[in-house]
Amino acid sequence: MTTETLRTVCNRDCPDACGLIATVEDGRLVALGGDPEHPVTKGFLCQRTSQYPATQNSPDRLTAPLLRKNGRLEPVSWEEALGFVAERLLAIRKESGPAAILHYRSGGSLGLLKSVVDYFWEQFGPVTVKSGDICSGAGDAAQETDFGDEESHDFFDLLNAKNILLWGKNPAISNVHLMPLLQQAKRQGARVLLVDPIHHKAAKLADRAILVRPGGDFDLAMGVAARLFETGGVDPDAAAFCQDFPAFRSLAASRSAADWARAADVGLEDVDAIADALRERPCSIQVGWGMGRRMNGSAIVRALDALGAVSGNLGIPGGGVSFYYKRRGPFDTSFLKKNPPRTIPEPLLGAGILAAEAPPIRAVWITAGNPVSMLPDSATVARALETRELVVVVDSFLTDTARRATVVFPTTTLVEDDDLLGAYGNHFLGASVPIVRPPAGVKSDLEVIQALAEEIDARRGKEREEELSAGRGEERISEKVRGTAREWKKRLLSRVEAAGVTLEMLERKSVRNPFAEKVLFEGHTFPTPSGKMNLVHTLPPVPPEEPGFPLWLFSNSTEKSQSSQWAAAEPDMLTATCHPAAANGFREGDVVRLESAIGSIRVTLKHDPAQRTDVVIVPKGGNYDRGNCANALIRARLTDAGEGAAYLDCRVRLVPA
Ligand SMILES: Nc1nc2c(c(=O)[nH]1)N[C@H]1C(S)=C(S)[C@@H](COP(=O)(O)OP(=O)(O)OC[C@H]3O[C@@H](n4cnc5c(=O)[nH]c(N)nc54)[C@H](O)[C@@H]3O)O[C@H]1N2
Ligand SMILES: Nc1nc2c(c(=O)[nH]1)N[C@H]1C(S)=C(S)[C@@H](COP(=O)(O)OP(=O)(O)OC[C@H]3O[C@@H](n4cnc5c(=O)[nH]c(N)nc54)[C@H](O)[C@@H]3O)O[C@H]1N2
Ligand code: SF4
Ligand SMILES: [Mo]
Repeated sequence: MTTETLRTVCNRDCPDACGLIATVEDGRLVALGGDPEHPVTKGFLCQRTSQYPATQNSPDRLTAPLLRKNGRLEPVSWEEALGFVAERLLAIRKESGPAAILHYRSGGSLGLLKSVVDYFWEQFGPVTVKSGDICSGAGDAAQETDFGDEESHDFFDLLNAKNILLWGKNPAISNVHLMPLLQQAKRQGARVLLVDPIHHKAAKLADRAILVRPGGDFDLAMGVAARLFETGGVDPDAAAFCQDFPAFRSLAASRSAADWARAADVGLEDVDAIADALRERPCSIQVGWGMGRRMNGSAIVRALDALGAVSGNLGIPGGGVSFYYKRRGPFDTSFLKKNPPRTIPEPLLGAGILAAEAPPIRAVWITAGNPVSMLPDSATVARALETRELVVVVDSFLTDTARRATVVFPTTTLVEDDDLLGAYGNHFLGASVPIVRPPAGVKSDLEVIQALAEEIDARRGKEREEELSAGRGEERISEKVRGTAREWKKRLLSRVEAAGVTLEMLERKSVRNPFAEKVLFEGHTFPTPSGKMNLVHTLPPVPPEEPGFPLWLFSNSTEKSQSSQWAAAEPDMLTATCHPAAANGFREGDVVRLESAIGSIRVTLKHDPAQRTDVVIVPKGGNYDRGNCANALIRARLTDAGEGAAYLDCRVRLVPA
């Protein structure tokens, strides 16, 4: 038996982009651990990736293409599947134009080479794509509006903070490598305040946990601003470097701090605690991604940007409003034209596909996504896919989405990946390399589109000759997407290599983004049109009341899954957690029905007296066909800006099963 220890980088949709150390026996993955030399990974991994060997070696893994015949998905050869798909795509493009094809890509892998798949669809089309972003759209729009850019202070700059506001963030589950840094900051004397409607694991390291009303953060932030104005806690320079300062001040002063606190359902002492933390600089505001997924989500993030600005916490070490690290920024994807003929907002994908006209959407190609489970209003997404002529899904498993496909192409996994990664929770860049060989019959996304391109060129041979002689011939599409993964990596790294960080270095260890600054907006100049920071100064929309549905549904990250990818065995039934007083008389362990205006699922009830009495929590991950999916209950609605999904403005009730 040969045992090898090999290194790669995690490609999951997670802020951390860990260095992974794999134990491989005779070509089989047996264990995954964290790279002790990676300054952020520090030798440990999250639960879901530690348990990944079971997924990797699962008998459910797809190893041959599937093609729907007489209503059933059956294994076929690559030749047959590619031939079928190429023929259908060419016919649809010819009859209806490329806008009749939708390419949907999500975050199953965050590898930068997935942009070559986008490039293929631009060159074959351009085809219809999504706009906005279900994950961070609202927050992205907020930070781009306010600061003209979206970046974060250096990860380790947190150690310079006297106070840390964890606002709508649960690092104990969704950003686990922030935990040791927070603990270190605390040991050095920093105070940590947590603002979250849910009492969760990270509360144990907070000096104060503020259980704000769901979506009440805007009110809370205005209460804090009112307090800062009243008590002289506002930076005297803020009026000069902030746009709309008078309007912001009027908005904050339009109610008393006590009134704002009541609206946010917190105590005035909570408002004061946050105001004190900001006043006693430096204070770092760490903004989570979940909170933006509301109809006022972008305004909430804007309110936090404003607090950072007026309290004088921008441009100083230990300060800043950190939401997102520019993971794609350093890579060169200038080959993409980003010129789609049409877009559909991602949160409205199901209804958007069904409603599209001139041309209708006839074909959908899905890369690294499970939209039936993970987009809001699963039933409509499912129906939209079920009613298309051609749905192609590239995945390693038969997901809710893949089950609705015409063709499924089997693809590589986390440990077979050959790609470039940038983290969105720190500034490290890394390269993944295959540490086990994919099963015969499996191709990477790059190889799938390259094989499809060859097939398309072969079928277009005659047509192309005619075009060429008419003087409008194009390069063969297979030539455009040609190149090994390593060659594409080199192309994407052109700027990074010019700054001294080579692919060879990244293959040995992750390296800090050479372009990232440690502190943002020093000197208070902002890349906005006016050069000033833009302060939010209007009240955000309020989600409509839903009489009869007393509870807010939280579908939060769980350590047991990465979105729809369960770590070990998927649960037979989801657990819903709520305060005993919110349980509508049901007992712990009861099987009950969780019902919204658009759907219902059966759940096992768990009591937790630490929670608010107007919330119920289920895991974010799902399996729609097994009745275990929060998105069966969640309406498809947009956030106030950035075309995010308002997943968390979902009202439900508990009724007998
Ligand atoms: N284990 C695990 N880790 C993950 C993921 C996973 O599925 N599993 N997913 C990854 C992905 S895709 C992403 S985008 C990130 C997600 O990271 P986050 O979105 O930050 O993670 P969540 O735990 O879903 O949400 C964070 C917190 O926001 C809180 N929140 C919700 N509404 C409000 C509100 O109105 N106000 C306030 N103050 N807080 C609110 C939630 O209660 C929750 O505790 O994590 C990544 N990490
Ligand atoms: N109710 C609710 N819904 C949510 C959220 C929530 O908080 N609540 N969070 C939202 C967020 S933040 C996000 S980011 C989305 C995530 O939504 P998705 O990105 O759709 O979810 P995943 O389950 O991570 O991944 C999708 C699929 O990618 C596949 N995959 C993995 N690696 C590869 C690869 O290299 N190539 C290909 N082709 N496929 C691969 C996996 O097997 C998986 O089936 O979910 C959103 N949905
Ligand atoms: S999912 Fe996140 S925390 Fe877990 S190993 Fe991957 S990068 Fe690290
Ligand atoms: Mo996400």
